[in-house]
Amino acid sequence: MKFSEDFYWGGAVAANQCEGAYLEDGKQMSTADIKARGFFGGLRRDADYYPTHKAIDFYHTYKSDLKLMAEANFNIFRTSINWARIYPTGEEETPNQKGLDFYHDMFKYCHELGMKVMVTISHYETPLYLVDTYGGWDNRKFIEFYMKFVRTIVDNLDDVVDYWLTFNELNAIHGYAKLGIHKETPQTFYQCQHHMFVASSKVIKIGHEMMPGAMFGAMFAMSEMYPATCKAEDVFACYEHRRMNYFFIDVMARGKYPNYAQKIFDEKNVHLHMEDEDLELIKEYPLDFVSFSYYRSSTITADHFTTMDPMGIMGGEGNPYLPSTPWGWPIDPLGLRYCLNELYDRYQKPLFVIENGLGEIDRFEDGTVHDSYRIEYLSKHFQAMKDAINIDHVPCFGYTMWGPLDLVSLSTGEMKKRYGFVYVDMDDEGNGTLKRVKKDSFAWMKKVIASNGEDLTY
Ligand code: BGP
Repeated sequence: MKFSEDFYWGGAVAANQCEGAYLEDGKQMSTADIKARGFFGGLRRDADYYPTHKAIDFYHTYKSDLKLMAEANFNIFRTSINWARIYPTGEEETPNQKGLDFYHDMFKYCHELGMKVMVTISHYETPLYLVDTYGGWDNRKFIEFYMKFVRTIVDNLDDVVDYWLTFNELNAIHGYAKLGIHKETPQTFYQCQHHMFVASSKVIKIGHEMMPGAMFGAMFAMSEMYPATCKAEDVFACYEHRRMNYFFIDVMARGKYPNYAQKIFDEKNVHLHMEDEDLELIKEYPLDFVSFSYYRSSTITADHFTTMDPMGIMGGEGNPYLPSTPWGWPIDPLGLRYCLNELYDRYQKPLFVIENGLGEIDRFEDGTVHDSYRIEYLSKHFQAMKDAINIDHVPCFGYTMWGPLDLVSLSTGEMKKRYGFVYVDMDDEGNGTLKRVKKDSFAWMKKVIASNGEDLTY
């Protein structure tokens, strides 16, 4: 039991979580740059430390970092393009050539190292000026701002990008950095999403015209949900929560609003403004493949719903049958097999696991990190993916682990929540040498990929 010969093995990062150099070579501030401590630390313009400003300095170290990834036998690398490097305020007539050169050089270098490139066009890096001036994505003008950015990157990077993702996690919380809205109400939230659906389809339209054969996906945050008991009420509550979450990818993958959307809108008093051609566009240009993150599962009861999400989409309880990470995320490899099956049943489109991994507190000792727990996590998730492909016949064509090099956490802004097989010497306050050191999981991953997933022993 193996993966197909052309299966992709790689790693995924996001510009704002690794590049740093936040005001270098013409870049201006993006929405990510005013998050002092991740999503739960609020937005501040007076804090003394912002993790994205320096991050792990990938902007300057990308060559040696990418070499490490190629050494681990990766054949694909996923990152995002920081919009504010290309259009620093979002409103310039001409793009910032230095920003375009940076990405072109980086992606060309990936190819030289034998790695394909997957690009997330928007991973919470909207130019701050646009948001300060025009509000967020509930303003329809954002479709045009975004499309100008997209046309530019497609024009300039089409020769070095292999796969495109229009947006990162439409279904997850992160209101401000993603949507640019300060006051998230159901009305503003779903209006933003509608504009993003339209924008995503426009990208696919021009992408297919400009690059015949190019494939477009998006990033869907897939946290499997189970009913907490077999009580009919819990099972139905779980089903409904699942659909709240599925709504986003249902629209983008099927190309239409599902019937249950109206129920959500009725309950939340949402009245979407749509232009005549919107639904036709969404229908004609759905995603070519379904790509998703999978870190955890959760359980749902009818009695209450624990969530940090103002829109109540992501959330749920822990699972007494599963161990959890220090951040309380249940570790559930079988859930990945479940997701792969469920997503294929639902959409019948090729699948790609574009984020997965274990955020843990690593101990640096004997000059390295002995992260047997990470190896075990990855091995069990690879086995689950292999079972979905080989036993269940689910077409999944690739896997990119999240954060192969330790980087800044999206939700908490911490460095101590580490995912990598390469340790980066930096703490939560930005102190450290930034030196890269291979952890035990590096050699293990290298061996696994060399065997194309046949040897998962640990
Ligand atoms: C994903 C995001 C990533 C990311 C990851 C892990 O949903 O796309 O940007 O960081 O979650 O989350 P965290 O960093 O909060 O542990």
